[in-house]
Amino acid sequence: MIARRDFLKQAAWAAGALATGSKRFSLAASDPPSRPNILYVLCDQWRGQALSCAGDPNIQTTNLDALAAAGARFTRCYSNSPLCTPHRSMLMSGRWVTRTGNYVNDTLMPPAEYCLAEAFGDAGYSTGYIGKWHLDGADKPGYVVYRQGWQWWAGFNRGHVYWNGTYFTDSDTPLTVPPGVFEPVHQTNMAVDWIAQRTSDPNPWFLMVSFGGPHTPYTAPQAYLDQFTPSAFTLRPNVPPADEATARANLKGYYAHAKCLDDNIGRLIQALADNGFTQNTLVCFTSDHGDMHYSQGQTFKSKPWEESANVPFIAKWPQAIPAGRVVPALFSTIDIYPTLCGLAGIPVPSGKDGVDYSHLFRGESGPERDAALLTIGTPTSASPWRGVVTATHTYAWYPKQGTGWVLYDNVADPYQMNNLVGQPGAAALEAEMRQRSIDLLRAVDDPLAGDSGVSDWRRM
Ligand SMILES: [Ca+2]
Repeated sequence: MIARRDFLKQAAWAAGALATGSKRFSLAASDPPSRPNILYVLCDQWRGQALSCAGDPNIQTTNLDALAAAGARFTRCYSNSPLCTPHRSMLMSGRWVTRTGNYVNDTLMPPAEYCLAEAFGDAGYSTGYIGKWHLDGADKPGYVVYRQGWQWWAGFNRGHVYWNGTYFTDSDTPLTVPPGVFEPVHQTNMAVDWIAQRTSDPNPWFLMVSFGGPHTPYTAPQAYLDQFTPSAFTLRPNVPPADEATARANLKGYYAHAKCLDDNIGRLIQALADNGFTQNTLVCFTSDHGDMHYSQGQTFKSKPWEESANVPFIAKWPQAIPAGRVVPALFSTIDIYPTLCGLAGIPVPSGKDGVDYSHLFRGESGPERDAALLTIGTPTSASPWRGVVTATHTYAWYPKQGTGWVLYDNVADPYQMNNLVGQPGAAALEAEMRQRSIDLLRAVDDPLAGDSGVSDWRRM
């Protein structure tokens, strides 16, 4: 007898196949849903606000807007640790940084972690990875020794060299991006070729393209830089006047990168169409963290504010994800691994810290996350902070000092300009938010939860 869950899955798949007129798959109820191919585009430092479909007036992200219109756009996706290595570690391993030790940049993800591409490879997928990795220690650009299951490879460990940069394939012999070709264009060229080769591959496939932009240095092609005029930008109201000129100058390069990436993402989407993969490919677009760009007078990332911690997350899969939805449910880095498994029908390996929220992608009801944990800094560093984002609020604090940092009502104050920490009448709310973060810290055995039962942070 067919389980209700499986029946619903098959019914949803059949409905999707009918709606899209796909002739590639039988509609017989006994047939299992076809596993999707996955194209996962990971950018670096692309904040959640910087999409025209998210209301950014300064850029037209034409291809990403089209992707969102054809799929689901999550407006409240948070990078649990808005920094390169910790984000990528949680994405790849599905485990919290308390398990892997990847609290800070340039650390090695433990080779024994059972990573995303290993789970998909063991389930019969062909896997490929292009671009920046940043989980293999401090080597720069760095031949990556531990690929963690990515079978085909054209990448490097870390760094942002957008012209004449170095990458590696199957050996430590360095290869150079062709002269005069902007790195993401070359990476897209390789991705387009790899996708075309999949037409003779009987396996489903999973390609991750890890672009270095829109991250400094802003050495974008001149044709893209020329599209943006700093004086014409509408700045976020939380940028202090003293920082406006610098913010405008930086945003010119940031948007030039983003616009070029949007065009290249359009090429990736076209490659899917050219090779017959549109209907059964799950396309995800996201970033490891955002960029403050002088909101709150701050730069870059590693901060609890929206510009740093909120990231774009767009998912399109015509056979299973209803089109045109804007999803406000909380979603976060640690959930990506189990959710991708859920979408592909692969059992979530044991020991993962996140939750399979694939029902939210399919437009089905089910549990939603009521809080997302934020974490920056090792338990042994001087002032690590921890925080929590709920449906309505953001809170961050310093566990070692026991002091609050920021508390915002994101509904009444979306630009986070009124810090409630220490304000009259906010003490009970702060205590509640601190307790919520402590509960989440306990669940991942963070020594800074203050429990006696967790590992001693002095050993770390
Ligand atoms: Ca980064």
